[in-house]
This record gives sequence, structure tokens and C-alpha cells, in this order.
Amino acid sequence: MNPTITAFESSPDRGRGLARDMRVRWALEEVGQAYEVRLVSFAAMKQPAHLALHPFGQIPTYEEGELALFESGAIVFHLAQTRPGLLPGEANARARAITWMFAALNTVEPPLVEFSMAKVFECNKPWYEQRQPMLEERVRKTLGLLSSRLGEADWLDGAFSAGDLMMVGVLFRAKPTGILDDYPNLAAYVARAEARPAFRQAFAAQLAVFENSRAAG
Ligand code: GTB
Repeated sequence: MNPTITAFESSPDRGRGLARDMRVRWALEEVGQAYEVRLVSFAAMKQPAHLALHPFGQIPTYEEGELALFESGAIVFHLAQTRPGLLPGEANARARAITWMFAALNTVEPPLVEFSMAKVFECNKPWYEQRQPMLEERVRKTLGLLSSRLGEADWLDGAFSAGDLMMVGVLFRAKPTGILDDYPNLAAYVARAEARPAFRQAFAAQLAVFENSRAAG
């Protein structure tokens, strides 16, 4: 039986691939694992049936037989551990790829999310004009250091891995801000990942959800 993931029934990003089911779909495509998708509304996410799967009432979740997971990082890690294609076999290279997954989620994603969320939810607050430059500075500091480390390399540590998948999944969120364009090697890194057949397949699948919901509604 194929695993089932959950995704927004109607994504507020209008199919731009910014919701976190995108990285899970992409990992599933990279490892060649077929999957089912259960679409959930915002209301359904807060109901007991979904809260039993995801304690914080969010997407994505992942169900496979008796296993139920939440957190996109944990789901991608599970896929990378259980299917070939996303983690190197050599122990040290594997540990480094996992380190990049953590770096994406723990070091790069938080300032990006804080910056984007403030733009949407705090733009009318009296503190916005003062706070936003500080948040942008944190983003730029992190991206600058990541850009220096990546240099001219195609991927973060040798061959493409779950570390790159997670890092690009996170950086993708910065695309609409335009900030990424100030780091040409990071913009090229994201573009390189976007050209991967698995990425394109995953992107098309989540976009189809949005287009179908628009056609229906
Ligand atoms: N740490 C968790 C993970 O990595 O899985 C975070 C999961 C999460 O934030 N899920 C969001 C969610 O379910 C969707 S992805 N939100 C509903 C809720 O909390 O009630 C975040 C997201 C949402 C929308 C956009 N967008 O419109 O651009 C981008 C990203």
C-alpha cells in the first residue's frame, strides 16, 4: 500500500509550492515512491481525527501502515533512511548530509519564516517599520554565510542529498521576497534543484490541487 500524505485542500499560496507538503512530495518523487494525498481543510486540521495524526493541527502528515509521522523534516528523513537515493552510504558523508537537513530546518528556516510571517501578519502594527530591517538583516546574514559555504559547488556536500532537498525546500520560501536574487549562487542552486525531474513532478502535483480547487469552486 502506498503511503498517504496530507496537504491543504486550498493552499493559501495558490499552488506556488510554498507549503511544506512540497518538500515531502519532492522526497517521495526522488526516491520513486508512489503516494496518495488526502486534502484537508483548515477546519478539519483542528478536528480530533487530524490532531491524532498531527498534535499541532497542521500539514503535512505521513501514514504508512501503522506508522504515522508529522513534521516535514522527520518525514523526509524517514524516506531517506528507508529508500535509496537521498543519503550517501558512507557513514561520514551520510552524517554530513543529515547535518545539512538540520541546518536547513534549525538555522536557515527560522529567520526566513520570521521575516515572511512579519510581512504578512505584522505589516499594520506600529512596530513593523522598526522591526522588519532587523529581521531582514538576520536573513541576509544567514544567507550570506550559506552562500559563502556553497561557493561554486552544485550541491552542499558532493552529490545531491536530502540535505540539499531540505535546504532548497527552505530557500524556496525566500523566492517571493526577491532577497535570494542578491545571492546569485544560491539562486542558481535553487534553480538547479527546480530543474530536477522529481522536483518538477512534485511541483506539478501540488499545483494541480490548486487548479482543481479553483475549477471546482
Ligand atoms: N514544522 C512543521 C513542518 O515542517 O512540517 C510546520 C508545518 C506547518 O507550518 N504547516 C502549515 C500549516 O499546516 C502549512 S506549511 N498551517 C496551518 C495551520 O497552522 O493552521 C506553512 C505555509 C503555509 C502557507 C504558505 N503560503 O501561503 O505561502 C506558506 C507556508
